[in-house]
Amino acid sequence: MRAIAITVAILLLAYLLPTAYLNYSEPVLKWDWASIDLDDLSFPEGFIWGVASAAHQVEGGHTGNNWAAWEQGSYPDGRPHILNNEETGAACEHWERYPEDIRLMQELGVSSYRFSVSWSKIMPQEGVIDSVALQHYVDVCDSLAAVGISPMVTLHHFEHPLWFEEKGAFEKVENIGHFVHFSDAVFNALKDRVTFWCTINEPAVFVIAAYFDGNFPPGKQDPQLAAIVLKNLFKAHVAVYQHLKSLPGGERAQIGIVKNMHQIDPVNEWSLLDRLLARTVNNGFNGSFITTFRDGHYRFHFPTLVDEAEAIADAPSTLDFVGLNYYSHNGMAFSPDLDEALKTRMYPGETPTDMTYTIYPEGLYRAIQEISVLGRPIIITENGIADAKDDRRGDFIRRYIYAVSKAIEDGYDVRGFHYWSLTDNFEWDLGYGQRFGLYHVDFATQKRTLREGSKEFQRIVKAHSNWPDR
Ligand code: IFM
Repeated sequence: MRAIAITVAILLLAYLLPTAYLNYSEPVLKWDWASIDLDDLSFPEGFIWGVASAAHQVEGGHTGNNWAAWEQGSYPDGRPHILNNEETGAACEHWERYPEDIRLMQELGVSSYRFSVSWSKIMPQEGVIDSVALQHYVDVCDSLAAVGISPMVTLHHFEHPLWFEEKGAFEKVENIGHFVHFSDAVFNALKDRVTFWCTINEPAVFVIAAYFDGNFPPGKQDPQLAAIVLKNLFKAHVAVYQHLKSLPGGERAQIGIVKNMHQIDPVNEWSLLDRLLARTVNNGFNGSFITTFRDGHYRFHFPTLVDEAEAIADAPSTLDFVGLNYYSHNGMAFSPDLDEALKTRMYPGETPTDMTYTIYPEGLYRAIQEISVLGRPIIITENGIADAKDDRRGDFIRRYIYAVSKAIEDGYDVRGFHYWSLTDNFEWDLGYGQRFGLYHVDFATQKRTLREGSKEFQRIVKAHSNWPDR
């Protein structure tokens, strides 16, 4: 009897001691918001305030890309893939209405506009440049410059031409040259107007959605292929960086990649198995990025599912800055059933957004800490909330911006913040239902209206814009 009691006690201690240690050393960060003064903000001189968008989500008129085909059912499974069978169609008509949208940016007081250029419009066929499409982006940059707003250009934001998709896109390392060729054309057209360049937006989000969950085109569910595509996207970033830097004007360009640091946390902090699972998934989603760009070593590993590793030795020398997108975290709970275990869960006890995650400003502070190990200036390239009722946006903005200010105060090198997004737009597989815009868009009339909650952003930007020459 005594022996059993001792064994049980030892087993309990063996479980509780490491758990208690981890809870102490790696707690899921939570702040006491009641004791925080949200107006206690300070930003350095020249801090960049901006808004962000992406071509396929706002421009309208996309016909020849992976997404148009995915929406219209032209992939081999022959069915449309967007919630409620929506299609982007005219989107926000940003292609034609960009002058009006630039006026909205002026109304907000921002100094930077991050947008992506549409590869499928600029290169509708392999090797063919549409000079009218390219000129469109020159005109956008000139219109921005005329009112003192700097463009920040993303070269790949989930969208590419169908001809590239049909060649296997980034599944094949030999296709990277096509992306370099496209980037070369855009750089030569815009280099005198654009300082900040983002090569690829959220590689891990794209890969998980397109090759693991199957919600983005090409809708495959192949973890090993997902890990290969992620590796090729990192290699594509390196190739584009090195090529653009070698061109006239390359030395002036600031080139980075954009990482969405979405943390995975244990649903139950007292469960070692939840912690282990969360850590393993985190290592794949976030850790693979960090080790590639810090150590030059890519590894994506998940027991029984995937193991892909390769040196990408040049990666650490190819970041002038790092773009950080941050929205939230999710929880994970261990289950012997792998499908069940890999379900992402809303983190318990927090206010939900309209997406499948909660409001978690502390996570932005953590993400800044996590990405700062790369030793590069950080620019927040996206942060925002889907909130159709607009009953959480104002508070969201104040808390997340407080987290940025606190990180800067604590010594982290954050140079800018871009709100996602200027207007409501097409949220990929979820269609038009998710309302991220500072401006509400009535898609029947294209009327834009500033939301009440967005006025917090406008107020903060106006109070904390301290450009020496503006
Ligand atoms: O809309 C997306 C964007 O395209 C990439 N980052 C996250 C946003 C909101 O989900």
